[in-house]
Amino acid sequence: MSSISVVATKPYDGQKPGTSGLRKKVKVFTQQNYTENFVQCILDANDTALQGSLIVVGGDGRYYCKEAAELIIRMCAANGVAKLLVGQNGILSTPAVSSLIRHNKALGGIVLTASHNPGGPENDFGIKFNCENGGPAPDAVTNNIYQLSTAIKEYKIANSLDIDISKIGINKYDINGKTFVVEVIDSVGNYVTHMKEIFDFEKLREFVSGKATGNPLKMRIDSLNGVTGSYVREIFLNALGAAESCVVHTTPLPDFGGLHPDPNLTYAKDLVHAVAQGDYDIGAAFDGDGDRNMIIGHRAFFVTPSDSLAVIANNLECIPYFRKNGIQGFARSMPTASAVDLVGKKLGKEVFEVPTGWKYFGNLMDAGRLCLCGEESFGTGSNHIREKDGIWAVLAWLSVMQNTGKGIEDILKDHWATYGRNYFTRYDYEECELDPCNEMIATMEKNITDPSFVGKSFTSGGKTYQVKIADNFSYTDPVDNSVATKQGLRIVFEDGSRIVIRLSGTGSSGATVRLYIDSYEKDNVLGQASDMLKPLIDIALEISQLPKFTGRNAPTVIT
Ligand code: VG1
Ligand code: CO
Repeated sequence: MSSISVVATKPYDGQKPGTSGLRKKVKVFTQQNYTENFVQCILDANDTALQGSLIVVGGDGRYYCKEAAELIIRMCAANGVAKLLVGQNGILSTPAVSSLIRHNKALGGIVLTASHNPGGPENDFGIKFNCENGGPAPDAVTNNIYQLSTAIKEYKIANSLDIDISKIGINKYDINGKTFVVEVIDSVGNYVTHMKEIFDFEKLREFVSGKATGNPLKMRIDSLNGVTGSYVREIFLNALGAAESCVVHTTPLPDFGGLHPDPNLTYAKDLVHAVAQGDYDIGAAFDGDGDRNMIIGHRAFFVTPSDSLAVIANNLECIPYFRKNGIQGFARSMPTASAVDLVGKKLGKEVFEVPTGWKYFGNLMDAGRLCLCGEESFGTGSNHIREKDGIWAVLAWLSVMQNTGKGIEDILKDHWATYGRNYFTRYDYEECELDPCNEMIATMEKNITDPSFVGKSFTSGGKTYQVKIADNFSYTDPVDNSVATKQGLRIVFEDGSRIVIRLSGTGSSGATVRLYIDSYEKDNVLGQASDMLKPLIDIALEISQLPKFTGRNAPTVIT
């Protein structure tokens, strides 16, 4: 029998979950009682529902993941949880956690990841709570967790519990006369089964392995040493018959082998470089926890996430899941270019624009109004779970390629010929000083929300844009009427072009400024995004005075 200790503690400042959970340096999480405090607040936020509940626990395998998983097991035991499903060695991708919560009707899941942020003792760790629908906790829940963290006095823990999460199996403990179960599960099995229910694996296997044609698909999948490595091997090598040479960096490492596990043109440059040589038809990469994806075509033809969403929306019929369950509405985050809106319009579907962060899609999915959504930050997913899903997105793209018989570039060009093109770029200015950035946003908000701003014209590079709408985006959830304010400054021009600027909510220190630019062209669809958007970028830098406030003349990352 294990006993429960009640340990006195004091609040830490700043345990406020951001866009997707609490993310801090490992050194912050490993301070005395820091992780304990936050976990206790997550458990307390569930109130009486916690007693006798089932919770899923797992993370992306980054540094401190296993220790945190073991700590959570001890604390759940002491707080009245009846059963935990824990990934072997504490490893589960974020989409896999979401899938497990839903399939097992769990109360929720605790996800251990800082997602696309670098890992290792000097870098980031994170903890996120997902609710019973499998999605990231909505604002009301995270605000409650934060409030609890400001007043916490004690936490409960069963210190003497003998835990080994390296072996798959069921472990039972007696906690004050009650049974507490820890089931250690294979990290990949359930997720792979789920993907096989969604996609036509037989067709995909023929296509990928080249069994019928003798022509295997030339594919390069890069897991960037993140959690997807084990999932990729099982799905692409074992289930779809791809050759070993089609996958790289598939060993999940605590520090991602020094790679920055963010699948974009800057941090996945190895992949981009390899595919640019012309030997592959598709390249893909994922982030640390497996919810993001980047897709590139032959010679590294780049698919913007906004376009990726629109193309998948336009081809849903080739995926058995959608043939079976039907096609409901589509959605995108506000900064995401509106390519999917045009597909929604043509198909007669509802299209929603929500704030940044996957948590805003959940209610719409639960209400049966949304089946496909995405974010410009390399997030794509459907209502099969309540998280974005990187591997799902690649399987969706393979299905589109298989079904159309076309390469990625041709698929995009056909799409633009039908719908026109939304040129899009995002500039990230990482690790800026926080105070001047806050001041920049405050100043800009004041300027653009002055009534005289609407109607103003700005000229650059021979193009003139007239302001139609300027605000700090706010969103009312159509399902529960909850309101999210101050979600990003937005200037919409008469021709539909937009400038959006906001501060990141996933960094662990300082500030990251994100500047998003998009512009629609009906006919001129084959230009270079950087050329097409240059005038608007200059206007954005002028209005925001970004170089003055941040001291930066160039972004850290351009997407
Ligand atoms: C970023 C992205 C956002 C995404 C979030 C979590 O947030 O912009 O679209 O949902 O990361 O993704 P922010 O606040 O830094 O802009 V993940 O894969 O890091 O959980
Ligand atoms: Co992620």
